Amino acid sequence: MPNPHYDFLIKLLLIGDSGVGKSCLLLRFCDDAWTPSFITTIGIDFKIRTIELDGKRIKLQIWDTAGQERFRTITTAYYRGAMGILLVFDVTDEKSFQNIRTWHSNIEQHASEGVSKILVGNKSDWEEKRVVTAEQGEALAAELGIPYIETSAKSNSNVEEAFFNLARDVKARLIDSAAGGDAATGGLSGADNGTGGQSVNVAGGRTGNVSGCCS
Ligand SMILES: Nc1nc2c(ncn2[C@@H]2O[C@H](COP(=O)(O)OP(=O)(O)OP(=O)(O)O)[C@@H](O)[C@H]2O)c(=O)[nH]1
Ligand SMILES: [Mg+2]
Repeated sequence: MPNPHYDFLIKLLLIGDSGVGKSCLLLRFCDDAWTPSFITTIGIDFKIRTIELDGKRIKLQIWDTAGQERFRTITTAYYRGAMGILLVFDVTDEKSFQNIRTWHSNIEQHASEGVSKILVGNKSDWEEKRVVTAEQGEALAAELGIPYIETSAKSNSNVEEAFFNLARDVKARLIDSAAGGDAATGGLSGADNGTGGQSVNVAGGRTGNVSGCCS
């Protein structure tokens, strides 16, 4: 039975070093909220937001991974179900930029083939601390063959664009593959990680489960 509340279910994943602002981007996108305090993600978490694209209702289920190394086994298990991945670094943190190559090769190893990707340089509001230029971000993205966008969760710059652009890309791919005859439309979804599409926080993280935050 088609779900009356949405036409597509799209699963997105946020990855990148600890502290780059993944959870803040998600908080901004789903709740239009901001917090300056850093509460590191424990394991994995998710939020939901339903958007409209070209007259279709798209339910975005967005998984927020912990950047810390000690959670790597848990977080890597969520790559496979992702239909789109935001690779996030912090423009004020050179190391987080260098590590993008490692994050990208993790995607190659663990995610589904053909998954949509976008490179996100976050904290663009913090110009006086910037160490990675927009040109460097663009160059790396070009090398990886993916789009680049600079965001600020703090000042709410380009956050909508980052998620919408990625969702648009996934949706186009789903429609293409449905036209090719191998995908069911209406409630399309990737592997469901055994969550049944409901809230989990496998490692008992800070927000305690999730979050039909803004459906
Ligand atoms: N100036 C500025 N600070 C930001 C921005 N986004 C996040 N921060 C700050 O960066 C710190 C880390 O943000 P989080 O979103 O918790 O980082 P994370 O990537 O989720 O980190 P892990 O959960 O450990 O992987 C917090 O103190 C945020 O307030 C931004 O756009 N601009
Ligand atoms: Mg986090």
